[in-house]
Amino acid sequence: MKTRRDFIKISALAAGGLAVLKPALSFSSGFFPDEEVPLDESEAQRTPTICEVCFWNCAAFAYKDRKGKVQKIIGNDIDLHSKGRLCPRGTGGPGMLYDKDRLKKPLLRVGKPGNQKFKEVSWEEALDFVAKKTREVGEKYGYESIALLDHGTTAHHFEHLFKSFGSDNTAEPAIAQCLGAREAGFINTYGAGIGSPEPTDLRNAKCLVLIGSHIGENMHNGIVQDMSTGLDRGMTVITVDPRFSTAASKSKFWLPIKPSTDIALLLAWMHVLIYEDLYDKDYIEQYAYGFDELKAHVRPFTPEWAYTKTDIPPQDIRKTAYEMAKAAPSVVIHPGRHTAWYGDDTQRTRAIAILNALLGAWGKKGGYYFPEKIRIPRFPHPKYPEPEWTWKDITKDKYKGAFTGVTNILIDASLPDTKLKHKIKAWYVVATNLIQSIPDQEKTKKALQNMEFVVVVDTMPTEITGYADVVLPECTYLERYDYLRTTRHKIPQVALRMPAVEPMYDTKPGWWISREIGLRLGLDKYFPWKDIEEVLDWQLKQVGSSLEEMKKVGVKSFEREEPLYLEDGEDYFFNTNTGKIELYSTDLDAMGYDPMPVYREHPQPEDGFYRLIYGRVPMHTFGRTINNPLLNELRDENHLWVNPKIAKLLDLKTGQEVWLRNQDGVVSTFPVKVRITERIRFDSVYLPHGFGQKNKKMGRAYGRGAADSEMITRVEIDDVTGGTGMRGNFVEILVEKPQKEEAES
Ligand SMILES: Nc1nc2c(c(=O)[nH]1)N[C@H]1C(S)=C(S)[C@@H](COP(=O)(O)OP(=O)(O)OC[C@H]3O[C@@H](n4cnc5c(=O)[nH]c(N)nc54)[C@H](O)[C@@H]3O)O[C@H]1N2
Ligand SMILES: Nc1nc2c(c(=O)[nH]1)N[C@H]1C(S)=C(S)[C@@H](COP(=O)(O)OP(=O)(O)OC[C@H]3O[C@@H](n4cnc5c(=O)[nH]c(N)nc54)[C@H](O)[C@@H]3O)O[C@H]1N2
Ligand code: SF4
Ligand SMILES: [Mo]
Repeated sequence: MKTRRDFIKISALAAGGLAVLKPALSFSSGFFPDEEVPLDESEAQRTPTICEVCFWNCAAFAYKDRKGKVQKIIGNDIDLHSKGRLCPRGTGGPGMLYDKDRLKKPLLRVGKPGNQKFKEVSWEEALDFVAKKTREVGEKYGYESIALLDHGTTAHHFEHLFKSFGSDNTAEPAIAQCLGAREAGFINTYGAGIGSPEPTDLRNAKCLVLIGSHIGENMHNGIVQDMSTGLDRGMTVITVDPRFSTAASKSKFWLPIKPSTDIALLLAWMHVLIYEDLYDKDYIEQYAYGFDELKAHVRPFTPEWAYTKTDIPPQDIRKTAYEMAKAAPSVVIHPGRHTAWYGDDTQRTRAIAILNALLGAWGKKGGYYFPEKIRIPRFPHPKYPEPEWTWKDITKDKYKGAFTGVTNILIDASLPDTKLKHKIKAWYVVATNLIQSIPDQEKTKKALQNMEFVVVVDTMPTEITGYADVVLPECTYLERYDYLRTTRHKIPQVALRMPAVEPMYDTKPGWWISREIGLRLGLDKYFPWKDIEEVLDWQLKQVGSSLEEMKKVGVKSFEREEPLYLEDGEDYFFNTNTGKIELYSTDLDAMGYDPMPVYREHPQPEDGFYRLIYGRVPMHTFGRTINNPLLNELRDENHLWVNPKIAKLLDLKTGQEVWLRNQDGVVSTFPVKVRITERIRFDSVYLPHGFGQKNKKMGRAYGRGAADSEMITRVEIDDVTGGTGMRGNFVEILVEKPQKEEAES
């Protein structure tokens, strides 16, 4: 078991360090009435689980006390996602299980669509209703007209159901609103995406460059730990962020960039590396395509030019480029995770990918390693039917680089006045709170109201559940099995989630819910098993393990097949048109996009307005944990970061409540407290995401802090993938809540 000291080490990277740690370990507010019951740490009382408090999915063991209550969750020592240690949020997992505000029974809306009045019904009634509506819409408009908007582990069960009834119209905000652009950026450079966990070799890196990535507040566990180790080993960190993030506080260089100008900085770094002969010539000669074009392209982009765009002094641009070159190839220019920023996001991440290539970091120790995963066969079932149309038919004409369904485009296809050639008529919303995660809430609501029916599968009464015709309450991750987690990492691993306790209330696991709907639709042949244990055991036996073994060990490692890194001079084929790393992208060129990244100006805030930037707090995952009694105890509201110059101008005091009004006149429903700090540029304000929840049934979260999502009404669409850039919104700070008429004008 891990010691307290180990835990301090990772938590120290989180803002507040010890302040975060203490309650995270003790949670001593009497939340557990049975706290005096001793914990049974024997193997008999522990069950393997996979944390679902965020999407990093750390493998762990849940421990129960002698009364059978889950008291503690401890990371599985051999797991590569957690390395035996959970983050504060994961430690607070039991709070998700024992939150009394949970959804407890299936709910059916009574009365008109959108009136938010529900009655409790039996599972029979709820599932019959869902199956009947699915069949009605399917027969009338085609099953392709039913969209699945999803996230998290449960999504996989419903994706199978959807493919079984002939719809491939599935999309996640975790792609179009998150990592889609960076995947496209890297695919168009290396012929391979980044994936999750990111294969960045931070333990061995000598230099790490973070462009907006706020690791430490972004608590993706393995990365935080690897960064800690890298720092202990003397790794230099360069942080580019308009805000002095926790990562910036660990950095040798903090470059407080003018928001939206990152591509200018990236081009200037390329300029220095190329024109001062600091790039990896052998690597580029052997592996890259289009170097001469790139050299000509970046010629004008000197640090002096970039200074006029970014506010970063030329000498700092040069010094940081020299740091990277000195460390190369053991250097990581981090690809980022949430990359939907300004609408030129694929181009920005392409620029990051190219910079890594100039430094020879891809495939090198201390740079990017080659991850491997084990292929586990699917439980045999007949071939899925071929849909008549898919998301591609309404996406690829315009966003040619989209590689999966795009949430906002499926939403566009759901609007009454859509111009798209195919229409969506019904939604399944599984484990995603679309009201908070998709920009332009009014549009999402309009689409919701236009649907023939909406089913929501969730654990909590979040905002989206209020728009459902039927709400199906899933049990939490601690009460269920799911499909196996197969990890792409330095070593391939498989991990098991199994129930630590029986489902509480009248809740059911996602695999069961999706199967019951499938059976009611006559899709028995796609569910040729009795329960998920049979599926898991069969799958595990294909790779030489079994459910019985996995119940004991939780995580199993397998041998790698290929080397982790490239040897110097080794032949290597990249999966691009040219077989090389494409500094000049032949695919982007063929699709009519810029083949090399181009800097474009973005709108800047007018007088009296500040750019709204957002991010994470270490102790919460979006809105999904704000009501968690254990994590709410650590942080129950967000604060608006304001630069002292602006505070003086507006006569604001720390702790004062203010409202926000954006460029389109939208006023925040709830006030937020001001935090005056030098740690943010004067032209921006910072508001952590996930707060300002509007469903009153979430007792602890309701009305605490303000929601960035409400203020994000202007969207800059990434022209390659169609994802929504959300950082082009500007807000005024109001010391009083304006009257409604004024707010609506
Ligand atoms: N304004 C704004 N928008 C954003 C972001 C932002 O920072 N600001 N971030 C973007 C990013 S990076 C991402 S990845 C997306 C994420 O957006 P979402 O995918 O919507 O993620 P969450 O907000 O965590 O919502 C998850 C929902 O799943 C429910 N849930 C939790 N556990 C379970 C479970 O076990 N089963 C079921 N069935 N439901 C469960 C929660 O109650 C919640 O309603 O949002 C994007 N949108
Ligand atoms: N605790 C916690 N950790 C999480 C999550 C969570 O909910 N809670 N969510 C996870 C998920 S799904 C994701 S996608 C990641 C997201 O985390 P990351 O990918 O690390 O970060 P982003 O959300 O892209 O960016 C946030 C940072 O960008 C800075 N920023 C804003 N505008 C600009 C700009 O124009 N240029 C530059 N250079 N910087 C700018 C902000 O000040 C902030 O520090 O976090 C993950 N980790
Ligand atoms: S990073 Fe934290 S919240 Fe996310 S899966 Fe791991 S322990 Fe859970
Ligand atoms: Mo994300």
